[in-house]
Amino acid sequence: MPRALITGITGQDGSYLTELLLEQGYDVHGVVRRTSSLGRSRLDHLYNDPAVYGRRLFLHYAELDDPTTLRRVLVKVAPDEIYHLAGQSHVGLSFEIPESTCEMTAMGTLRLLEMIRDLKNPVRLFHASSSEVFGEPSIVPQDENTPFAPINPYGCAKAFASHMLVIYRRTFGLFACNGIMFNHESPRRGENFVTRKICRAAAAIKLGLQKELALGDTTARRDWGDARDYIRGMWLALQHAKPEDFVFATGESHSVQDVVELSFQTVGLDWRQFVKQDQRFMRPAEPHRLIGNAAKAKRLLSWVPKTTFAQLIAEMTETDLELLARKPLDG
Ligand code: F7E
Repeated sequence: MPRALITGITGQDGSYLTELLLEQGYDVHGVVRRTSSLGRSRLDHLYNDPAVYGRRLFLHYAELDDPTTLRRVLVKVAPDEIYHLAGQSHVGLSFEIPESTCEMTAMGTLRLLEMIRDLKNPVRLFHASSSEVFGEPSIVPQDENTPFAPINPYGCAKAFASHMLVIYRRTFGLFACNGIMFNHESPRRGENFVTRKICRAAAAIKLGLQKELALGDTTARRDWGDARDYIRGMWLALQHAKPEDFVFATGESHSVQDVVELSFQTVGLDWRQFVKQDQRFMRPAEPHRLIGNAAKAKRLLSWVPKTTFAQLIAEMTETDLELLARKPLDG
């Protein structure tokens, strides 16, 4: 049985990746922070399944900023593959908490690389990097050769971590890959990311649970894909013969306004009556022209994103309608 270790297992990507790896026959070990809320988490269905939890899925407490704890888990689990997904992932918030963002995302990754360097058994590492490393790119669309030009603390921390990984790959021969992940969403997306915030609000307004939706810059554009497609890419990157970096993206750009229109259309409401602009959600700097070119992943990994943007937003809105209709108070 191959063994995988996932940092950030309780997040959107971690939970889908756990399902995929269990399906592929792996034993899955997850690193959770003491502060991670396991109740009602995205892993609940697996955690509460006695055939899975404690048999093929195991959770371990450790902190990225406490190397002793992480090293202990690494030695105990002796994984074949590590998927490093943990970190402070909210770009807007990274302007408010830049030091802890860098501590977790940049230094946390460096610490992990140092530990892997010392391991006796060879291990394969996937690092979830981000399109935010491109910030204000000189080339559109961006691929693996596009220079990094981050414009926020989060992007800068990811750029540091990604470069450091390449240095460790070259210098110490680690099997380590950066997946440069463009935005990827799903019904499990955190509620403070814009797609989920909008889909959930459209559903809540439809059900009479919310009156309006306050947003920042609705002209902002992103290359949005389906998280379930992207975690398949993570796994494929580690099955490839050589450790390489890959861009995962759809190659299509849409605006926040497009998300608003599609989700309100899904619930049959006119967005104009409910959507307001609110300075609180504007960011000090917005990246420009972030569109990915995933030709390398397509060529070498046969990776193809399957879900369209319109399907994704409709699915997210419909799922929130069902969730809120069932559990309006704590959904
Ligand atoms: O913002 C604009 C906001 O927070 C998207 C993370 O997974 O993808 C994600 O980062 C856009 C931005 O995602 C609101 O200004 C307008 O232009 O959903 P988001 P993000 O910042 O692109 C990258 C690839 C990552 O790696 C990150 O970890 O939407 N926007 N109004 C808003 N955004 C939010 N959150 N809330 C608003 O009210």
